[in-house]
Amino acid sequence: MYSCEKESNDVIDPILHFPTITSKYYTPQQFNSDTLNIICGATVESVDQIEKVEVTFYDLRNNILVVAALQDNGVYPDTAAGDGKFTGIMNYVFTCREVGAHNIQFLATTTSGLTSNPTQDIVDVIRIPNQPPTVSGIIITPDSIQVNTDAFFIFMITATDPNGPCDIAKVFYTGFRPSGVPLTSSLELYDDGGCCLLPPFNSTSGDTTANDSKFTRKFFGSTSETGYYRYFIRAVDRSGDTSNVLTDSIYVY
Ligand SMILES: [Ca+2]
Ligand SMILES: [Ca+2]
Repeated sequence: MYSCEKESNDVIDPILHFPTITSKYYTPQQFNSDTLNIICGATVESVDQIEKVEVTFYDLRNNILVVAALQDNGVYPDTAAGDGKFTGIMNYVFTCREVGAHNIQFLATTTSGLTSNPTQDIVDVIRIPNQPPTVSGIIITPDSIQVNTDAFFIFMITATDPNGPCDIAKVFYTGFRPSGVPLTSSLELYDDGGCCLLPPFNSTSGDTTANDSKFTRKFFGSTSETGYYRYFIRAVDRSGDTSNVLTDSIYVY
């Protein structure tokens, strides 16, 4: 005999129904434009009702630029309502085009709040034709310094790009010791207002104003050889094109 009133001591193990995106598409996958219009579609299988299907488009640092909702309502570009195929258009306009491979992610969410496995796909943003960046106004200090003496070294240059400031991927210096041996370090200059700690010194760039096209790198160090240290600063844009190269030197006595 057993009692109907007896309550189960078992821990209730809820059955979770996660939605699944069984197929998806997005087109086009490459843009040579500031304006993106991507038709996106996802086929979703789910036990529970689907609350939303979204496509998220990211910048190159994986910050969200735009989220587009896909619908299964039969309204263009969706072809049939209620067939589990969700469709929509993701629109985005760059104020300054970021050339590069951008992540795009599809995600389905049920009314229970459970989500599908996130996916990672790529939208390739290109620029053809591209114009190279230009550097001007190089400043490297000190002009001269005693050997093996600690001092602040400051590298500054103005870097611009006809395609906009966000097209500059990197500004950096290379150099040679007086003996002609290349410097092992090739440090980047930044236009970040000195916001952030940077490797390898865990100090800021020394830049005073962010986004004014003046790039700076300041650090504390010393030189170990006498003679002229020669430095070369250039910029590279997001399409990989290189600017003119400007040079300056520090005399070590
Ligand atoms: Ca450019
Ligand atoms: Ca600056």
